Amino acid sequence: MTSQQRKIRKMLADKEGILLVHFYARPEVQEIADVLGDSLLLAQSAASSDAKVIVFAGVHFMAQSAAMLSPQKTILLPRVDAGCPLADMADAASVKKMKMEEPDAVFMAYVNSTAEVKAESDICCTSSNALKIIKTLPPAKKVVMLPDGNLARHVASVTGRQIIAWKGCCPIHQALTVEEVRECKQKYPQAPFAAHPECRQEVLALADFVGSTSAIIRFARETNANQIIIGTEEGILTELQKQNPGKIFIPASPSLVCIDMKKITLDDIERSLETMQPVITVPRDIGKAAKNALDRMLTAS
Ligand code: CIZ
Repeated sequence: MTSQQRKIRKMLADKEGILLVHFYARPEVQEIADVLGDSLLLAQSAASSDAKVIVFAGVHFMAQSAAMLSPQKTILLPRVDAGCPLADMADAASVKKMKMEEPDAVFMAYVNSTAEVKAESDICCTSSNALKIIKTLPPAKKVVMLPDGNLARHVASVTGRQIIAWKGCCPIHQALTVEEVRECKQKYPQAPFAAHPECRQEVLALADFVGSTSAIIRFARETNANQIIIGTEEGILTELQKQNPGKIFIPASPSLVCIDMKKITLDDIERSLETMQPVITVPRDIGKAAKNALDRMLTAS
């Protein structure tokens, strides 16, 4: 540990705080996490922890979820501008409009959405539990999945459910092309390709495994292959390499880098713990409705 990492750990201990870090965050931040995980694990950890302060090294929607699940705790997001372009592709007014057009449908919001959009939705899901959550919904019901159209199409193709896919996407996963994957496969013919369901359908069609970050990490641990092509944000490589020092992980494209997920640095965390800012809160009325959708997901997970 560097002296700055030690200092941050001491500040966290003094303030009875914990640091929740997403797999896509910077390696030096991942190294000092209390919990390193995907948004589902981080949401569950925020809800169950008895810490007074939660420092979130992820993006805004994740800190918002923590604030709704733990209203009595102080939730710090060291860079308030760490956003999610995918989450911004759905707004409450458009969801309200769609609800009028599809009055009988169940609205299932990916956690990568704003609190306002969650508040308009019936239930949330993450990429790690979407297939499980959809099975809890009445089979005859049409489902509107938002805001990620690729995840919606993937869930529809695996389950055979009638799903209306919102027209949103993660620009990072969307940018991965069939040509890039084919090139990697040609270069590493023995390597299976593990892809995130936020990738385009034609890219997923080339995958040997499709799953969330935590599922890709499990797949990498369990497969006998010692070279694996990774089709998700490159931050995951830190944990993959740590858990599998003998295996080689090949990013499917050099462009799989999310600048928002990389915004929070050790300096930002230190400053945030010094100033106890920026605090993330959610207006009470929105928070209550959004928390219902999150709670339904957590109960079903
Ligand atoms: O749900 C998450 O944490 C995200 C953004 C990706 C994943 O697959 O874990």
